[in-house]
Amino acid sequence: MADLLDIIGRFAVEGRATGVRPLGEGFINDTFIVDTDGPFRYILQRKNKNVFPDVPAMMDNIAAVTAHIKRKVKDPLRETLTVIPAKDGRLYHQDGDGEYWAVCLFIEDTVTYDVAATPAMARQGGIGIGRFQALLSDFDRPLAEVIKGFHNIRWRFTQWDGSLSDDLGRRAGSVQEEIDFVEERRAEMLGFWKMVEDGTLPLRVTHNDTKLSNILFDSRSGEVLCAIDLDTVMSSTSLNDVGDAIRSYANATVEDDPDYARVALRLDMYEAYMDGYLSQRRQTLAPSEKEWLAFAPLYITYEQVLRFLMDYIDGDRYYKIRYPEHNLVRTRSQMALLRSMEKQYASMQGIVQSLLEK
Ligand code: GN1
Ligand code: MG
Repeated sequence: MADLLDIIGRFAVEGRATGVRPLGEGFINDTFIVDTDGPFRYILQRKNKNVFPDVPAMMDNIAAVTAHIKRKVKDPLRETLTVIPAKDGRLYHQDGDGEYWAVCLFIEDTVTYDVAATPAMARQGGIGIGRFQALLSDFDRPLAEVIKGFHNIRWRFTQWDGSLSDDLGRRAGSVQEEIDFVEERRAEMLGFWKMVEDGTLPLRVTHNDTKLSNILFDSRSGEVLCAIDLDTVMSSTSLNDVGDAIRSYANATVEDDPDYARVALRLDMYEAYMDGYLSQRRQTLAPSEKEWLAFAPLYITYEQVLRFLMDYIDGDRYYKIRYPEHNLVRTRSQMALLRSMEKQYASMQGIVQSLLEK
């Protein structure tokens, strides 16, 4: 790996960097925290160029969106990310190996979680993403499509069909049951996406990776501070942000729990999240968005099943794995979650209905 102190030295940080340590367990990028002798600490990330084919465009998106948010909030250094440019003025540094690096401020006195401990926490998460969408509702610059067809299931099926026929990891034969699970729901999920394609569901600025661990909480007040990991900010349906969040907040366990019996959609968490989200968005959602809000978690959980399984079939090329069957375990765990959602779908719809009437 490149010399991290040399890399951080390329950026316009205050003071001198005194140490760099790994932080967190992202599936995609490599993340480090940087200590300095100046007033701030920083986050240094090596952006995964296999996942993000155009890092400069991605950084432009992030800079534009955070600048927009900063103009509206009380505490611009805490209520969104602050991108620190390189000394040459670019928003990234490309090292001798062609790897892309980016830096942002570390926001002190904050905490992240992997599993929602209480409905109050889920409610705060809903407020966080609702506010994020609301702050960006008047953002009117085009955003780059950072990952082609990211939550577009029609495009995912194109990739899926290719993966099944290439079978690069020679594993398709061993996961027929899981493949059937995906195929049985293909038409239903395409039907949802069709409403995005034909404009029934409007395009908005969305975060696209809203799992709980991508939300910062203020460690003193316990309240939500802001959404982080803005790599996938793009234009999409706002429903996907809700769906992806529910996939993590309302799961009784972590997304890759190998004990599938522990996996379940918790309606109390679901209701609390939706209550928080709708407190920010009730007035501004279109009728079609309200109508399909309850379906969004099923759509995104389904997409996640497909993506994990596809990566398993491909031979683990996209997600980092901690053990050989990790992508298969993730697939099965998310299948259990989707089944639990399907069983409780009527209740999910009822909860949205009564929250909308509040
Ligand atoms: C990835 O970047 P990270 O680790 O927060 C992925 C998401 C998946 C998630 C599953 C760019 O999120 O789409 O939902 O893993 N991000 C990308 O945990 O593919
Ligand atoms: Mg990410």
